[in-house]
Amino acid sequence: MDFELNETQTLVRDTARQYAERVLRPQAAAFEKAEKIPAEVLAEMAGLGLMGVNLPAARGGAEAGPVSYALAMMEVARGCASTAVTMAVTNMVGEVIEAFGTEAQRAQHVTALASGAYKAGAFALSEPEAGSDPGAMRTTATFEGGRWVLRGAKQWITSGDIAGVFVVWARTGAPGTAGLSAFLVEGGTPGLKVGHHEDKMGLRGSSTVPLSFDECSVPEGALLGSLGGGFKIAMMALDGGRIGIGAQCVGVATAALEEAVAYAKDRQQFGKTIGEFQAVQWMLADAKTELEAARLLVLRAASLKEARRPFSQEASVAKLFASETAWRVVNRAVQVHGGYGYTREFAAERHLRDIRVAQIYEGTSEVQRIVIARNLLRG
Ligand code: COS
Repeated sequence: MDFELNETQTLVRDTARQYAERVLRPQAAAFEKAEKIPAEVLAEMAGLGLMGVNLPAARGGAEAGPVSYALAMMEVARGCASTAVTMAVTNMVGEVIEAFGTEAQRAQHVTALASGAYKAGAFALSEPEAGSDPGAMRTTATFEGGRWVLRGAKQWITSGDIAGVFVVWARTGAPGTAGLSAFLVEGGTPGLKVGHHEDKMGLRGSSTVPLSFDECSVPEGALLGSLGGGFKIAMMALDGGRIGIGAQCVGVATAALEEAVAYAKDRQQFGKTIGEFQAVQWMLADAKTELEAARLLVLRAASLKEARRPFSQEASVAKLFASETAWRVVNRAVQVHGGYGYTREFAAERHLRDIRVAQIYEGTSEVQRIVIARNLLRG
């Protein structure tokens, strides 16, 4: 067991850390207020290799592997959770196209995602009536006159208003998970309509929109992977995506803990700093302990993926633990800040709002428990 980072991993982590400290952390509150991440920030991140950390160098990616990706995600999230989720979904879309796409699909879309020619990628799986249960989706794709025609609606689509390419799941066959296929739909395709931004609790710098597909016609070559193979593509993509969200949780909780420590050293009550009170010390100590456990679980899942070994169970364990840990850590950080923690003067309340969704998106905590329990019982 080796806990040391190699040269590439150190370089990627440090690059992400420097960018996050210099650009993201000072502006995270402004991104939230503007409800937008500036296009130049996304372009700069692509320039640093952060939009394709695990994509081949030949396609403009950093080719630095899943562990580097997790480390970079922790750093970016430590700076700005909204930017981190945009990065997470874009990397996930790039990886799924690289894994399942044809040479033509990869050449067109993976390169554009990694290079920043596309601002972002979008992952269109969820629907108003199909969140935890994608097998219930109603969007259809039918083959008509040599093209695929998509009809239906999607919900909660991160970056759906800025994405250059969408991976869209639709029913091409029988009911259930076996009847689903995945398609690549370019942003701006006629019939792809983007709805209004959701008015969310947190991650307000990142856009979340509903989509509708109104006779949206795409070429035959837009099918990603095999006909009827869409559900497995989604599950495999989400396995990797869950490592990214676990890493996002570690990053946000790290920022919250750092800020709580700084506040505890500064804030005076009863004639001494509040950090001198055991009650505060124990909150900080518990937060640090749980956070380190979450960090190791995320990196373990990433290193299994890097070794091309099965990691579905470990990704769910990491995502479940990291998201629930981050919530507790950030909640303690708010408590340490006292009344100020409940105001926008400090970042703690934004972290709390930002991280709540991590127990919901890319599979709720309940879904992670289903995956973990099924693996245990099958094994
Ligand atoms: N990798 C590869 N294949 C997988 C897989 C994985 N991680 N998970 C499931 N599969 C395969 C199964 O092996 C099965 O294949 P066969 O039909 O050949 O046996 C098929 O997919 C169906 O699997 P299963 O029966 O387990 O599907 P369920 O409908 O019971 O769903 C859960 C299982 C709940 C785990 C799944 O629907 C899920 O992850 N839901 C959450 C979706 C989600 O995260 N949504 C958020 C979207 S992004 S914000």
